[in-house]
Amino acid sequence: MQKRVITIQDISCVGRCSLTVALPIISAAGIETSILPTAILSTHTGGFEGYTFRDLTDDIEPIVDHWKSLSLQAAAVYTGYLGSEHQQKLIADIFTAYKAQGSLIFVDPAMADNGQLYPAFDMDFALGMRDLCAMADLIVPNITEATLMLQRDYPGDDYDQEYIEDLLRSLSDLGPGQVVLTGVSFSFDRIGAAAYTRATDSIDYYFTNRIDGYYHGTGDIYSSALLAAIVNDTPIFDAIKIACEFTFESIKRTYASGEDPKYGVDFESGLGEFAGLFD
Ligand code: PXL
Repeated sequence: MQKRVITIQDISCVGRCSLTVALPIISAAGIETSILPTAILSTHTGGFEGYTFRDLTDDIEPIVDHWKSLSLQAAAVYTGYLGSEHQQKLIADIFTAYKAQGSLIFVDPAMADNGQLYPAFDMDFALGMRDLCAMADLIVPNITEATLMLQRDYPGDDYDQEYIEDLLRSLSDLGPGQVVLTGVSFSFDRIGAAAYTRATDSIDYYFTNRIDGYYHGTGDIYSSALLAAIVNDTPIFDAIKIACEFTFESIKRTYASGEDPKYGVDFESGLGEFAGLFD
């Protein structure tokens, strides 16, 4: 039977991120992708002025109640950027319901980067994200998000392998059996991900070359590709490799084109090849 993922994130109408990347990427991997939109924004909040924002919190419970009447099953529930602590609480209830039926709970605590929370968020929101991560099977923070949830200082570029491995194990101690930390770099020209699996106490790394600049939405592309691979039963090392390569190639195309990176990166040109991985 075809698998279904439910993904809970905002719709940023322009500026490829959240649902506008999760839906095509997970679908391309042959997985039915059902959505629970948490808000509609004219653009994402990173680098645009004057964006509109319509909160959809009041729609979450009625939508989920209707799904209950359908006994809607899901192989995984995947959350990304969320709007408020109230939404985090509603999502905790959704996690409880879907965990009971064996769905994989996948949390990208999308809320910060480069040592800073995104505009609109504060420490209470970060701790709410920590509570959602505690309920998850697999989480995908970057180093900023990891340190916020563990209430540690942000290390900047000043860390080593021992630091990363302690961060991974400390995050797993919160609850999730697998942790994929993104934006890990031990040398100037290479960047990638570290994956911890508690069941075997093992850590896998995968790196690509680093491309200069800040590219919006790449965390969402990474998480969506990773989830698609995991739901298709890909082992964790291969899954982080697929997600790193897909994200890297998307950034490379956008860098080469000279397009403004606040509109996100060209992942679309790689979707055909990505889909072929799951034939
Ligand atoms: O890519 C994460 C993201 C998703 N949605 C919205 C955002 C951001 C990051 O800034 O603003 C609305």
